[in-house]
Amino acid sequence: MNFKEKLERIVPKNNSLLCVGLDIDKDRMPKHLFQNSKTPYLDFNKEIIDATKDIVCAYKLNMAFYEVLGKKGIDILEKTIEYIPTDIVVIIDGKRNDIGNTARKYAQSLFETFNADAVTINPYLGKDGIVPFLEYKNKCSFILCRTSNPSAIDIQDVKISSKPLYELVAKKIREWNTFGNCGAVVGATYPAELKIIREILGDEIPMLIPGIGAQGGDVEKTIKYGTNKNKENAIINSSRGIIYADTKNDFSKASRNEAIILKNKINKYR
Ligand code: NUP
Repeated sequence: MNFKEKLERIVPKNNSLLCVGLDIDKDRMPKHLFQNSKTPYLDFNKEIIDATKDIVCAYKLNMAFYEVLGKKGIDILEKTIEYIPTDIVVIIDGKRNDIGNTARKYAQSLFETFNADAVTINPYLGKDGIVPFLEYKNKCSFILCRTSNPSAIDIQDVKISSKPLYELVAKKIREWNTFGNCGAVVGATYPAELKIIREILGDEIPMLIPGIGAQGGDVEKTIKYGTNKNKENAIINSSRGIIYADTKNDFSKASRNEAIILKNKINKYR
């Protein structure tokens, strides 16, 4: 099933735009897992997935939290992706890109080796670094447009012919969307920019919106400005706010509760 079909089925099935970010971090994870299990990270992810798979439309795995563990981390990444039910969207967040020849290997690695439905990529190298990803027509490539971090302004707000760079990137994303497989990453922490970008992108291009939860993004404005005319086509990510809701034995119960609260809050504004 291609990315679009998957998203169009899972959103109504689970009545959810919520994406849970599986950003595994020993310092935040329940201590008992490291005392009692030989595979604490995988056990953690499996428990979180079991506890939330009827509440989410997607899971997002940020490569940094896996790569830092070396070859063990790559194994955890692969096994976690295998464990995610096939009808839920898998996003690998690596913000990759390079010259075309190298970008081709990044695309192959994320889409074929690791079997992602969607990835995050950066637009800094221009079209020939993007095309190898877009050749995977049944997948989705979310291109960084306006990120959620405070220093996003340093480069993304610089004016080019009187318009901020992120507007130019949004226009490029629309232009590059000839196969209908581009998306945009826009932070929930900047609602005014989110509104402008949705207007440029139109209704068909999906947005991946991180910044809810730990980063303090506003849910109401995110839904109002980030979704399309049907109040869809936006994937709202929270990582730490869900998976580290509690560190006790029944941590996954706390994660489930947080996920339900956020899903319902998102739906209230749809
Ligand atoms: O603009 C972005 N902001 C952001 O936080 C683009 C991202 N890909 N992310 C990622 O989303 C970030 O690296 C992390 O994996 C997740 C947000 O996590 P949290 O703040 O909900 O814990």
